[in-house]
Amino acid sequence: MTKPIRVAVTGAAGQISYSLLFRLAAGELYGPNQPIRLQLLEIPQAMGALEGVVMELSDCAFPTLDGVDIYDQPGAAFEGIQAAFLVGSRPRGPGMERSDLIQVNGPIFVGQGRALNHADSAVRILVVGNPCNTNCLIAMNNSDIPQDRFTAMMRLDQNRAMGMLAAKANRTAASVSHMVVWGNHSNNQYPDFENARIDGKPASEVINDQTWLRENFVKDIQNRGAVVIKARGASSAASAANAALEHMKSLINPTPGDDWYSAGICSKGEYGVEPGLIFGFPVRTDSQGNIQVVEGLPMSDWAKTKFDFVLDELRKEREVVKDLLR
Ligand code: NAX
Repeated sequence: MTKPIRVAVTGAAGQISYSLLFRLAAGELYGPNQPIRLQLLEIPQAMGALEGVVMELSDCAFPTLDGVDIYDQPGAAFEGIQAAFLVGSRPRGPGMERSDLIQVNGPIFVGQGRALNHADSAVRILVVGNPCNTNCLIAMNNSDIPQDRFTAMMRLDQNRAMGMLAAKANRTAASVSHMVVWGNHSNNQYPDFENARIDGKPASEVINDQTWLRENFVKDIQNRGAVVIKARGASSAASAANAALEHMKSLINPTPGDDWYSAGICSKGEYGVEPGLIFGFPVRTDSQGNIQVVEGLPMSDWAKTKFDFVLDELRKEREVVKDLLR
């Protein structure tokens, strides 16, 4: 019997987890021959709801699910894990500014960063809970785990951008590649159509409409989350869960061909981003599991202003949480 891989999910009674957990348990991350054990973390008030989710997981009789353990404290929840999905955080309440959200959620990631020291040495960490880049920065700075294991989710933005370019070009999303969303998972992110390709050709040749690309496309991707909330009456949970799963798969499997994926990772100074910031870059995973930024992508002067703007936003977010960074 293959030894189960331990996977932690925080915010396990929330909306995103309600989609993510069932896909993990069904074997979508490690395949149909690899059992997994889920280690789920919630706040004490949500443990009742979490027990209901655990019942449903049992009721699916997934052959790949070795078992489920639930916790209301982070330490034991992260014991021996090889993958961590840090989804849990407080949602933005009425009248809350982004900086208020950062201050409310920051301390959660101090504790979770420390608790991640209980993880397996091979662990890969994905922060989904918002503001995810800065929460990831906090967790990374409060942990002894190597910095390159900490990542923040830009994948939903990437997938949204691929879907929208495909629709405009009247193709399927599979024909869109080389999509990077630079910077922050915020409405100042820069979805880079200049380097994207459709059927291997530059996207801006296939969609020969600079006004649409620069104005409609960029703004629509930046605001997509709010538009989904307005239409659905609830946030984008299933597409976020899908993106989280794809992100983790990209971290543990070599990147095919010469493509790349978007992930918030710790800068080593690439593209002039100061070392230590968690910034959305074009990333590849090699056959040893090392992740590296794809360097040398060209950018127009127009694109550079978008890039600089979102970089500045992340610097300001870091300033807000500087007391939480050790
Ligand atoms: P929900 O409010 O449905 O679920 C969040 C869960 O986290 C709740 O059950 C809550 O009890 C739990 N929680 C709160 N504090 C916790 C803590 N200290 N430890 C463990 N659990 C804790 O939100 P949901 O729709 O699932 O979204 C979760 C997070 O993902 C939010 O912060 C949201 O903003 C963020 N998102 C990030 C995205 C991204 O692309 N990075 C996209 C989707 C989503 O907006």
